[in-house]
Amino acid sequence: MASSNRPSPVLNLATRWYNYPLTMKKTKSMDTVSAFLSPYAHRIDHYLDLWVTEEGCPPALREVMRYCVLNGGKRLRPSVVMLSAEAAGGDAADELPQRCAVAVELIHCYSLVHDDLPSMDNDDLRRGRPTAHVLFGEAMAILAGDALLTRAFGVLCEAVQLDNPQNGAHVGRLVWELTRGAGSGGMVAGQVADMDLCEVPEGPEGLDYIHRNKTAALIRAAGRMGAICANSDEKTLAAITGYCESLGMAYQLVDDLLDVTGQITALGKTPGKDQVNGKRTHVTELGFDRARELSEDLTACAVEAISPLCEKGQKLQTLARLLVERNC
Ligand code: GRG
Repeated sequence: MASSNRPSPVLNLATRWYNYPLTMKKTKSMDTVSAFLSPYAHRIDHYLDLWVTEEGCPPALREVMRYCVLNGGKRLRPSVVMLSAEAAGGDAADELPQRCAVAVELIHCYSLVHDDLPSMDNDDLRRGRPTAHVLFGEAMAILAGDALLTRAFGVLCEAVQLDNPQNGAHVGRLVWELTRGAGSGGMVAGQVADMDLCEVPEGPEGLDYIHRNKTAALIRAAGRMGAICANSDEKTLAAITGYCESLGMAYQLVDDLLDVTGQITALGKTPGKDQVNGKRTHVTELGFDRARELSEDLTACAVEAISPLCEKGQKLQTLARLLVERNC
């Protein structure tokens, strides 16, 4: 066999691990969140499978990208895109919101791959499986993350080629929303602050800054992108934005609580990391009970923010209520 036709060792490893059994155990609250999100998650999984890589991607890289994406995430952020599109009067099944949903999830997946690296959170378990750098090496994990980040914008921009000319007009704004949520003024800013690589105010103000950027900014972008796809009016866009800002903060707060109380089998990642890494969280700053109360207050704010949408905002309200009760 010519050497170029030989299966690469990395590809062999990827194939071997591809069906790695999820170590995550389904719990009641996970079932409730997953059941609620499942119509959206199924659709997003289908399109992620179709669009995750582009022509010319080397097979070894393709396998790692697919390993990092097609692996049982809750698909919260893409579901927020679709639910927000519906809340704004659009059809979540249209191709433009689907592309936005995929783009947002690809960015989320890249951020998890990079966050798990030894130089960042140094974790070896994610979504119940070994992290990408553990299986494929650090260089490949970094590059797969880079490729997922870049691919997100490719998936979005390919909407310009669709038949509907209005998509072209929307794409520039959607790309802008995504860069604001994911980039140096959003998620990356939050990560830099979280890792103590820049100055951050002491106390709750600093913690709010970290969480607003690290976690809430991408969720905010997801909601706004869904609304923009549906040609939302300003009032609806403002309601969805306010909802997502509070939901994003509440989501992170519950994540902090679960880091203290969660079980590895339900979380699919290592609990107790915040303490090991000396991370500032709402639990360390406010204490467990006050942090729990705050997560409930923020959830109430999210529900209130979306109330002007009446009936149309109901699914988003249900989502907020389910997420604060989750245990994974
Ligand atoms: C590397 C630029 C860069 C950013 C990393 C996502 C992130 C920022 C760090 C991961 C650590 C963390 C606790 C982030 C807060 C956001 C969060 C709760 C992520 C986990 O998201 P889920 O619960 O996970 O939606 P699944 O696996 O269901 O998608």
